[in-house]
Amino acid sequence: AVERITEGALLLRAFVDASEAAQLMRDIATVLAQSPLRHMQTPGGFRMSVAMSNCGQYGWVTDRRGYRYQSLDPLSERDWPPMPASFLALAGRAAEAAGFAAFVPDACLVNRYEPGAKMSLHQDRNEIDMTQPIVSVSLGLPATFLFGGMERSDKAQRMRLDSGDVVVWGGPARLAFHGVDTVRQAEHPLTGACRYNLTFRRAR
Ligand code: MD5
Ligand code: FE
Repeated sequence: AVERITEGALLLRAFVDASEAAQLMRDIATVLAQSPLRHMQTPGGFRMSVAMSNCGQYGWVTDRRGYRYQSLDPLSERDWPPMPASFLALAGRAAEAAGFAAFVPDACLVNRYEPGAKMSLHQDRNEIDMTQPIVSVSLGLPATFLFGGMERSDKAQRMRLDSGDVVVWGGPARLAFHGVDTVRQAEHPLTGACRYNLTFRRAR
């Protein structure tokens, strides 16, 4: 089923089936074996509760110097792992279903939320071409997604994202404020006690 969140944002419920999800988890493990999850620092000096890694040509990082994309993993000082074929195929298929032809992400951020982790309201604006969509894939524990408006002060809509749900953010929604409420303790057969989110972007 497809739900319209707002102009330019489509929620594809259960877009990923169990066998594809299992493949994604195996590929996440391969990525993380090379570039492990880590808790990055915000420019203000806080440790993010979400643990992150990346694959693809560019990775999103934050530290005391700011938010940015870079082609090297700062932990290994080597390239990020290549984007698995399963990731590229899913991102392209989801974008297509939302009306964005030929989406080829060059960056995939892997977010891991353990119970208690959250992501505060923010905008994604480190990418160069804002006409390119963002595809986000939820796996494992459910989360309450916070969708704000174009101003930080706009009241946020809350929506539940379950394992297998995919959201394609484009057009006017591309620069909306958004976040993830604190993930609650539970167990999921795919991931154990955590939520993974894959965020596919065109950085450059
Ligand atoms: C998550 N991650 O569930 C979300 C999924 C991030 C992040 O927000 O920056 O790592 S991406 C949700 C998103 C992307 C772009 C635009 C909008 C939402 N939006 O307009 O609401 O871990
Ligand atoms: Fe974001």
